[in-house]
Amino acid sequence: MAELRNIVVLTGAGISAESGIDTFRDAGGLWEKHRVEDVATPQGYERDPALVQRFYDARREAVQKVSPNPAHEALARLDREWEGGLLIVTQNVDDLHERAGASRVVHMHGELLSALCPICERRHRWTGPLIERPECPSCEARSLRPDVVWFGEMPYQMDRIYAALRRADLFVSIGTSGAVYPAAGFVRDAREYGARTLELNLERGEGSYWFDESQQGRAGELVPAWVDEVLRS
Ligand code: BJW
Repeated sequence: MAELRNIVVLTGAGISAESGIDTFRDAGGLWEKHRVEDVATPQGYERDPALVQRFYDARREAVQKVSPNPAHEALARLDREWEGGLLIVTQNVDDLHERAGASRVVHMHGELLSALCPICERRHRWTGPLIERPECPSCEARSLRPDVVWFGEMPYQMDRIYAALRRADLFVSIGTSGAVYPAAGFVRDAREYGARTLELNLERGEGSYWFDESQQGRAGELVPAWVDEVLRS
């Protein structure tokens, strides 16, 4: 820990599980109830926009009823108190990192509380449903879609993420199965750039092999303990 200065944290659905948000690939997760091809691809949206809007409208409504858990709160504390470099890269579309108080956050797969207009390419904070095809506040087109990254689309802010990975002394992955690229490749990128790597996850997965250290347990317990250790160092 002595030379630790720049930290990149990658979070996935597992960090929000204890807040009551479904993960994707666990038993009972979202991909058991919905076909990925139908709800998380541009082709699925083209085929049946109403089905996709309903899927995201329900999740947008649900996310506003839950609260950050001790893992989000611990990362927000790290953000406040860590004087070195920090980037929290989240694959999650919920806003629980921000509601816990973190600000150095990048949403690489977009945000539920945002709507994207494919006509004028503007984004708008959005808390209500999109199923009724409301007008875009900028250009008035009735084409607003969820501002999320589907399979085959380019994740957001990749330049900023890779710049942080190049500078990182420590890369920490929390609550992600490592099944989706490019996020799943960050551990190897970080290692190549010289960072130490740590995984905090409920269980070991195929990707665990790539980490210098892997700890198993609930994010709500592991993350506060890890943040305490870093801030004491
Ligand atoms: C707990 C816990 C607790 C539970 N405590 N832990 C080969 C190489 C490179 C790319 C590809 C490739 N083959 C195919 C691709 C492309 C594709 C891809 O990765 N496909 C895979 C299926 C192989 N990727 C893309 O298309 C991406 N775009 C792209 O690659 O563009 C080109 C490009 C290339 C190179 C550089 C840059 C760009 C886009 C991917 C978009 C993913 N979108 C989704 C939906 C977003 C909106 C929404 O939320 O609906 O993102 S899919 C879904 O999976 C969502 C998630 O963010 C993402 C990751 O899931 P996550 O977070 O890991 O959740 P789970 O459920 O899988 O895991 C939860 C974990 O938590 C588990 O391990 C549990 O054990 C654990 N857990 N409770 C701690 N209490």
